[in-house]
Amino acid sequence: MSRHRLAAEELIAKAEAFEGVRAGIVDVQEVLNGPSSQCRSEGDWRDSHPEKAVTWLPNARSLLVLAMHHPPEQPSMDWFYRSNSPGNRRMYEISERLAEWLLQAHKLHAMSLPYQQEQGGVFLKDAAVLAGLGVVGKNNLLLTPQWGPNVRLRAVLIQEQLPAGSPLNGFQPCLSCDMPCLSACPENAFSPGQYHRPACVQRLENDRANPFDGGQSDPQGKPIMVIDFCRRCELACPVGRD
Ligand code: B12
Repeated sequence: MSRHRLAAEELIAKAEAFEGVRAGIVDVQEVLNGPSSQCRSEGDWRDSHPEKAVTWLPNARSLLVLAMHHPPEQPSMDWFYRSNSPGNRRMYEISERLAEWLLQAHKLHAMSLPYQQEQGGVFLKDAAVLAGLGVVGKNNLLLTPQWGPNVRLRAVLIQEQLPAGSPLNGFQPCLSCDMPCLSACPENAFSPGQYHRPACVQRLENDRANPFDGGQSDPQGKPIMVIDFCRRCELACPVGRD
């Protein structure tokens, strides 16, 4: 087995050893050329706010894509406090540990990428689809065979070219579904027949403006106010629930 194939297999196994994590590898260039990047008409984050973006490893070739299960019965994994959620903090820790391991075990340089494009992140659903972790459903979310849309995503940039996965074949859960996700949206964001971003943004801005007491206190004893962003199109989806 080649050195890079071994590294890829071990890396995926190492990532999936964390509870509730699935992982795959994809070519960076494929993601940068993917449908979401094509949707952007005026340049991308690199020319819009270069000063805010992290500096990528030079000539980086691959991405490790992580999907972490966010079970509906643990909603607090998604509650935002100080611009971050517990689930996202956990994924950051995991991705940092995997990057360190890759250097120690295989002498391959890697870096955990930020979540937002404007800070140097990538479009994570495209990356996950291309890595073979799932497909994009009618609710415009990544649907995985294991956990449906109840996952959150993150990517680790890797300097070397590692053997990549490929999109899933034959997993088309929306075809046989009556799509309760489409009518679950309180803003009717799917009524035009496809996802209408401005309607969704309106709901999430409303959620942001209405934080609530998440049951925890800060060091001064004041209640920590959290934001619970709408995920009704996600929670209505039956995929991965059996
Ligand atoms: C900006 C953003 C938002 C914005 C705008 C979303 C949007 N779709 O435009 C707002 C605030 C509205 C939002 C809402 C939500 N978001 Co959001 N969001 C993002 C972010 C940061 C970038 C997404 C983006 O701008 N995409 C670009 C636009 C142009 O594309 P798009 O509408 O997503 O559609 C593209 C894909 O569907 C793709 N696609 C479709 N079919 C196919 C097929 C193939 C083969 C491929 C390769 C690609 C592909 O191409 C489309 C463009 O043509 C990502 C994280 C990241 N770094 O990627 C999270 C992310 C997409 N959001 C996420 C979530 C969970 C949500 C919400 C449920 C809110 C919440 N509670 O967190 C809602 C769901 C809305 C929905 N149904 O799409 C998760 C999705 C997890 C999953 N299972 O898919 C992500 C990945 C963040 C995370 N923490 O993991 N989000």
